[in-house]
Amino acid sequence: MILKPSFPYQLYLVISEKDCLGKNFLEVAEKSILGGVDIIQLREKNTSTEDFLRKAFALKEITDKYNIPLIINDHFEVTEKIGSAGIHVGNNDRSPSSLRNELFFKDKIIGYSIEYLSQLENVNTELSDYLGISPIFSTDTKKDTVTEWGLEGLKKIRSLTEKPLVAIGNINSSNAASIIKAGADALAVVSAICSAQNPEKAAYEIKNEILK
Ligand code: TZP
Ligand code: MG
Repeated sequence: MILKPSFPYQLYLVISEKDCLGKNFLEVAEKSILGGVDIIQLREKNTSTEDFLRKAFALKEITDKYNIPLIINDHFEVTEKIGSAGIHVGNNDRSPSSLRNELFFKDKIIGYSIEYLSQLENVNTELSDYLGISPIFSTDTKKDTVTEWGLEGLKKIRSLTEKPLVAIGNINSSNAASIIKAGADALAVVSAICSAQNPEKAAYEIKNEILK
């Protein structure tokens, strides 16, 4: 499913159990949807396939209930087993072009993180449904990043591609509007929602900035 040029989602929650700091991550996900999240990615690092699968099945019950897409970070076996809406891969993961060759992924959403401008010229970008601007600002949530794009980097990418752009990295209600203004189609958020005391309110406030 190549969703070019528009992307019908604006607030993208990237969630893991760990990032919810002891709160029930399924409750955080549900509250965030009520607050305005319209697409969710499950991003579980350093866990077994069994544990990832168990969490993915549980989360999919919630995303199905609200009819929003569930994207799985990296793990194509989990994506296939739960029949989720798509997968998000980075520069060092299985490539969008290899995934797109599989029947299962022909119609799935494939997201691809952009860390280098040169990636815009490769076939993986062409075969992706959206590009992750990773990271727009550096963040404690993910420390092994290459560089921070900043608003100028985002504007540059916006001028080079019509692909939907999803910014990620240290995004909150204070900087959301400026990132949209610089050319992002959607904002992806971990801590501003997952570690908030009230994830529904946190999502609502960011969505409100996006829609301004
Ligand atoms: N990829 C680039 S930055 C990031 C990921 C998964 C983490 C963003 O987390 P936060 O807490 O919204 O800064
Ligand atoms: Mg990855």
